[in-house]
Amino acid sequence: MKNKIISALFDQMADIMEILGEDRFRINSYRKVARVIGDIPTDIENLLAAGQLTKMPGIGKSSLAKIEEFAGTGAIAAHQELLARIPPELPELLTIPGVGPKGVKAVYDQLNVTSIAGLKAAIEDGSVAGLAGFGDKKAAAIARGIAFLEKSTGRIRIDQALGAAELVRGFLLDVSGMLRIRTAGSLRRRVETIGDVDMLVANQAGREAGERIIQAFTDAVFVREVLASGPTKGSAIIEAGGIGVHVDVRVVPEESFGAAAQYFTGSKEHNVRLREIAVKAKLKLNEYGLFKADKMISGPIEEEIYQKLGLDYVSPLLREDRGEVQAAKEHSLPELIQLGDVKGDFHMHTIASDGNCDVSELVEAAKKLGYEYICITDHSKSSVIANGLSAKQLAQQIKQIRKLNEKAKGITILAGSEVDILANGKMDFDDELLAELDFVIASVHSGLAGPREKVTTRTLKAMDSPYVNCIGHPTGRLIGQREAMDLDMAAVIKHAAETNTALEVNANPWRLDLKDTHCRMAIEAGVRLVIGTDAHSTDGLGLMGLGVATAARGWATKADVLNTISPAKIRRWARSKRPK
Ligand code: DGT
Ligand code: CA
Ligand code: CA
Ligand code: ZN
Repeated sequence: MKNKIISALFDQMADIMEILGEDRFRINSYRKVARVIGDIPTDIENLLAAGQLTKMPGIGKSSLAKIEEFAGTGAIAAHQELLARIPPELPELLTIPGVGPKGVKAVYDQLNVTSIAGLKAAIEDGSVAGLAGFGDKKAAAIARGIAFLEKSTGRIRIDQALGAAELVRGFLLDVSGMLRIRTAGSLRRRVETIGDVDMLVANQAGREAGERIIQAFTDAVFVREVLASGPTKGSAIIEAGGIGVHVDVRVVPEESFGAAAQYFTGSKEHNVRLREIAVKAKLKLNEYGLFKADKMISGPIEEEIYQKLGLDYVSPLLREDRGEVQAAKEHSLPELIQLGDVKGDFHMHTIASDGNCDVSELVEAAKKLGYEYICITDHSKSSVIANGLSAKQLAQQIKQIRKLNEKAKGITILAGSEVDILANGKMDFDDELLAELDFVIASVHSGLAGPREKVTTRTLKAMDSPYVNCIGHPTGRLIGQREAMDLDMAAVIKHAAETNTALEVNANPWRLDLKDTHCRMAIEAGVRLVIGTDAHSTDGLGLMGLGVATAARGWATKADVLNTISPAKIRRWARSKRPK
């Protein structure tokens, strides 16, 4: 699908026009096209072919012509012309977190800044702070944004990696000679960010078939740049979802598929532990198999490798050398939570705040997922940007949910809220209203850059409310875009245990917050986890698996996660914190 790429091009055209100070009306219309295209779930080229694109809101004749042009030539001339009118490095300024087209326009027009290096210099000599509407605070925020960008490692989010893997998988499945294919590396382990995507292909025949598969991969239309290509391995940068993604494809003989899966899933540190055990047992372990002298004693099946080493099977989610090999030896690995254990979703937004569908649409989608309940959690009044609900609107929504719930068959709709934690740690709604809700998530949405003491105290105070059942996305990080709050996580977890407050594992791939290691700390302290997708659309509900994987990477079992119990038990659990 070219939707994301075309959407990004329209956005960039709007950005450049904004920097050049062009007509506001045209800029807004380009933004609208970008948004509309970005939200279309079906392939834009199919809509184009079916003549249905003009029926979409905001897509007029000239946008249509540009989209057709891109579909035909892979470029848009108007976009190229706009790029030619600004210094080549100027668009990079827009990748700095917290810097938008308005900011770029200001530093470009008034300070003649044309690159990130130039902007850094202008911050250091004080000229950015001196600009009208900037000041020291904003200049410091931009400096932090640049530092963040410079630290970022080129790792991609897990949803981006999954998209790329799916693209390659679908393609390779069609290449003949292929028996099995699987992802390995950090993606199979569901690490929160991915350096490169590793794919393994099993083939029966020898060298020739392997070469044919690698050749087909490196010749594929989605390949942007081939980094290496040999008889059993191909590395390439592929175009996936509007970004370049590094993908390694390896072809291994069928009889070694299990050993290769084990080896290339890693982590490196986990593999080191395994090889130590092999050496002690006078065995040799590598990507081809487990060997005793020269005889292969295991190879095709991954589980068998662990078994022959005297270990219980270790889920890829645990292979980080965090004690899992010892536990496998002692038969004390946790029975990890699985997606199938999840009975419902705690965190979602409707059109009443900043979501794009209503309660009944979410109910229908949740039924398809086989859920027993969902909890509706729109934003509260202080979240102005997210169109938070007033107290009156929430009271109305609760009534509406109660009514829908009476009619709903086979599913319970819980009335909840994602209530802002105010700067002083108080809740954005009063207790009387909160008492009407089945479940309350409290989240920090502003002042995230504050000092450790302040952000920690604020979060601890929120947990003191008898109506707060869960802290939403506790650190507030956005992967690749915004640092986590400087929370004292040990203190937060301790207080969560003391107050019987759950901590959220937000399943959105931008967040994954709590992260795996924090999940483990929470579980060890006896804190319950709540997995929420934070869906803003019915599609968003599908992110649950990423939250489950993150909790499991923190060694979570069914008993550690509230999503695995019935809605009646959830209500009881939530009430147990309230005044009798
Ligand atoms: P990434 O790509 O940075 O997100 O992380 P990984 O874990 O996917 O790392 P990658 O792609 O370099 O390698 C995939 C797996 O292959 C890795 O987890 C373990 C295995 N592997 C790669 N190179 C070595 C090595 O030099 N020694 C050992 N023991 N294993 C390796
Ligand atoms: Ca990798
Ligand atoms: Ca790799
Ligand atoms: Zn939130």
